Amino acid sequence: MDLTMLRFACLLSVVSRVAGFAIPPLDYNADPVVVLDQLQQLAISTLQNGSQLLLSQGCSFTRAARRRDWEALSQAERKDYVQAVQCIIEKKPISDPTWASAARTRYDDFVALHTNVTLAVHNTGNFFAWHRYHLWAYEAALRDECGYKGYQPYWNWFSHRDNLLESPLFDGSSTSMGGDGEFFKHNGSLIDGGSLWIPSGKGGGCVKSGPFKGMQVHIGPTMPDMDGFVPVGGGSNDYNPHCLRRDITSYVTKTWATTANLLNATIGAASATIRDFQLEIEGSLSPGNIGFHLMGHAAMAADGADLYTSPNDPVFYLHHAMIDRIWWLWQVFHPEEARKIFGTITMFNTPPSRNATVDDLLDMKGLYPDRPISELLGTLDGSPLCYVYA
Ligand SMILES: *[C@@H]1O[C@H](CO)[C@@H](O)[C@H](O)[C@H]1NC(C)=O
Ligand SMILES: *[C@@H]1O[C@H](CO)[C@@H](O)[C@H](O)[C@H]1NC(C)=O
Ligand SMILES: *[C@@H]1O[C@H](CO)[C@@H](O)[C@H](O)[C@H]1NC(C)=O
Ligand SMILES: *[C@@H]1O[C@H](CO)[C@@H](O)[C@H](O)[C@H]1NC(C)=O
Ligand SMILES: *[C@@H]1O[C@H](CO)[C@@H](O)[C@H](O)[C@H]1NC(C)=O
Ligand SMILES: [Cu+2]
Repeated sequence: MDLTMLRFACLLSVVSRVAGFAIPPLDYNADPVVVLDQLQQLAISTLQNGSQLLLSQGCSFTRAARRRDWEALSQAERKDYVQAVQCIIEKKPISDPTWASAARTRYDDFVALHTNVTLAVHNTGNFFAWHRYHLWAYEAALRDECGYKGYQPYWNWFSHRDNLLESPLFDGSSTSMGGDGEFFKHNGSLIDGGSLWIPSGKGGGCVKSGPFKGMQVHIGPTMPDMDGFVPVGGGSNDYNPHCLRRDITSYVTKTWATTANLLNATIGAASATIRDFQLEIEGSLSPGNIGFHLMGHAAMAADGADLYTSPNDPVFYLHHAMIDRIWWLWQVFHPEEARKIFGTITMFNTPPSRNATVDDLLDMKGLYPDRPISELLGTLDGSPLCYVYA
């Protein structure tokens, strides 16, 4: 048995032992923040119990990096993260202008990369893996190029879901990721391919407070869904300098960041297979649930909700860290499914295409090595990944 098989056999036995008694009762009325903590503890305990066998290419549960909740960081740690993001915004791009002509900063490289491959990495078999790699590369850039000593924090959508502007993430203080946009009169956003209308928040204009106040972005919008936010003409990578815009919309988290949706996706009816889990997160399994992926984007609105250029908003990375965390939790609880993928190689299988395979390469446009999906499936595999969520 090779090491990978051994590790999975081990996780499998731990989880099935767990399944009998340790999975928290499906209390759909409990506070989602509490339920998420229970799921987190269960995942950590599961990994710890198997940890003697979890040494892979220099990585083990004990050695792994800990990605933490923004709210759990100290004020100093939050400032360190903000400074690293500001540093990468100051640096020159290294992307090839043939596909990233609008990139003006090192930060833009990651926007342009996402923009270029958008139609191949959403509602496709590589959705989770590609975004995990993109996020990991961004975290590495903050650390290696900007001296950041911490790890990528995440946005816990369940906390302050009734009023996001009160959360340490969006409160507009010097230790936040910036506040709301200036008031901009508009009629909400048409999300989910234009099929669903959501009401406006109180912003919609340029970010008006905190570290990213007045931040300039250079690409997009390409496919904005906020009323009055006009797409740049021509190609998705046209140079279009504008201020970063937001309309923090708690309506979205109030409606969909629920205990029912959390339990359903991680251990409930929508979690049984990679197919069900992925459709639930990307929003097409349970009728009426837009899925956590679209939810986080729609809660930022404006730049952060653009299918192509959403990485313009630095909160994109905290949102995708939370998506990655939910996938990680699900992987720990479903070891038999953890290394499977679901979907084809074209968005919504349009035009029709073959199923993706774990040997397919993740396209990083030469900025990073193109790695097979299989190398991004285990956060404790050691090459390249070695992290857990805390
Ligand atoms: C981990 O092991 C401890 C001690 O044997 C046990 O109490 C706990 O239930 C186990 N947790 C899981 C998730 O298996
Ligand atoms: C992505 O980049 C390639 C060149 O590497 C270019 O041919 C293609 O048009 C770009 N696609 C988009 C959507 O920008
Ligand atoms: C806002 O947009 C929605 C969806 O297009 C529409 O149904 C509604 O009438 C609009 N409201 C106003 C005040 O224009
Ligand atoms: C859970 O997911 C299943 C499968 O999509 C769906 O039928 C059900 O309505 C969901 N339950 C809740 C409580 O959201
Ligand atoms: C593609 O995947 C789907 C679902 O995972 C499966 O039902 C189908 O048979 C696969 N198609 C091929 C050609 O393997
Ligand atoms: Cu994306």
